[in-house]
Amino acid sequence: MVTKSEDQMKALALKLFEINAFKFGDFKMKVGVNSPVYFDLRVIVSYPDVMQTVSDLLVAQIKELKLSSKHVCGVPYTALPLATIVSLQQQTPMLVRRKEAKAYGTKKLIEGIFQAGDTCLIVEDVVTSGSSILETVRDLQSEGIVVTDAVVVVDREQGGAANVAKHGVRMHSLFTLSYLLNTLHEEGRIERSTVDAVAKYIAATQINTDGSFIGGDKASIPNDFSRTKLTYEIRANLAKSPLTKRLFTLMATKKTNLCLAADLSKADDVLDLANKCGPYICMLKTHVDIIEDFSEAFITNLKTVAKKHNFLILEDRKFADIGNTVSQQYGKGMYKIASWANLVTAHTLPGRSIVQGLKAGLSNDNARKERGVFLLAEMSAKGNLIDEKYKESSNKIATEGGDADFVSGVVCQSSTCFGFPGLIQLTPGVKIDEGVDNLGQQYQTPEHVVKERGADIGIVGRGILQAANVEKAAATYRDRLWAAYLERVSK
Ligand code: 5BU
Repeated sequence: MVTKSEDQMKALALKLFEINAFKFGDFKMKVGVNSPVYFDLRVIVSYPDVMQTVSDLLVAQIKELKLSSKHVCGVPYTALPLATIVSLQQQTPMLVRRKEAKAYGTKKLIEGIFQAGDTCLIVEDVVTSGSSILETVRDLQSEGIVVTDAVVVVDREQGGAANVAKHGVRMHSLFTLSYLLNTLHEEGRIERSTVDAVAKYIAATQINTDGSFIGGDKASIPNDFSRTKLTYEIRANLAKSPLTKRLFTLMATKKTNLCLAADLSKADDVLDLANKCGPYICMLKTHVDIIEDFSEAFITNLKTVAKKHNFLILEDRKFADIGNTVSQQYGKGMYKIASWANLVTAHTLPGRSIVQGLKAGLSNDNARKERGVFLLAEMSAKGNLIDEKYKESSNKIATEGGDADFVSGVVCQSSTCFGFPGLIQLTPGVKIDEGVDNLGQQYQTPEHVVKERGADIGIVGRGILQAANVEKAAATYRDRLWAAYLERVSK
């Protein structure tokens, strides 16, 4: 029999964080406010070892508490596989609750063999208000089934236990949110400020089962975790990709959020520009295919300048093909981009396979730790075809699923593109003189993109390239972008 040891609980808490079953940021919730913590236990089906541990611990909990029941029933949908495993391990027959009654045939809401008066234990993944548990309880009760207990994986401590208790159901959780926060903090995965921000939010958002807040209105809820309010130092700790952590730290220590678009066609001109502007930038952005005299020596020299002035190289390749082609375009050909560009850009048009294709272009896991991609969710070009739905789907690719360790951020024009503070918003179309160029490029000022549009890094090309003194211009853009950032986080 598996017992719940402290070590096992701790290891599972860390593992759940690692696989993105929960994360910290600024997330829109069903109840209409933004939460600083988000759980998505749907991902655990992709990790059989985690499924096994979670269900072992649920069974151990059931045994410890001596919860005997005739049936077990999962709250649809995330908890269904967990309930199945509990049923198998305990040899307790399962009941399945339909979310909608079938329009034909039996019209049953509860599938399985039972009799009125039978007892049933509920299995649930994450509890906020407890309303999902109560919906399942209601349907079971309408068939005469008796429910007195529910086992759950995570209690967000927002009033769920009290709400279900009002309906005669005791809730037993493997983890409380406080336990998860404290464990991650003890193990050095999150900062004290993260623990405090979440605790403050939870205290202010105790929820009734109807979704209303107990003794408070939504407007008064603290939102210390909004991405644009957090410093780059704090966000470095929230980032999932090692390279993103490095970039956030570089920005914070070098005090620059300027990316220079080195759109010049001669290799020596790019190197000269990089040497002059290197001290002021966190990243140099290249379009390697516009360089007329490209050579391996150019790359060697560029890498030396990048090291000397401590900036990263972003090749703005805007990959957009199927995974197999992208993996070759990234790693092969005359440019061998993967061998020198710390970061690249890619369209999300092909879906998730674009990220997988890029990953496949790298030789091994170690290489992946030093590489990353910025996904395009919006463009600065006038009349571009990107709409809200495309933006939303791009955000999903960037923040959900198993590729978050390779995504460094999103190229976009507004702070609504994504909420996760562990990603970087990269915004092109920055110029002190606002306006539109003769080919549809739209410009905003450094202050506007950072303070109003949520840019973490501003990309400047011609604003610097066409200045009489590029070094001076780079210093000015750096100063203005950085001051805007400081003002943004100080409010
Ligand atoms: P500019 O000279 O500051 O306009 O250069 C902007 C750079 O950013 C240029 O290299 C573009 O290819 C790049 N860019 C952009 O301008 N707009 C976009 O939406 C994206 C990239 Br994505």
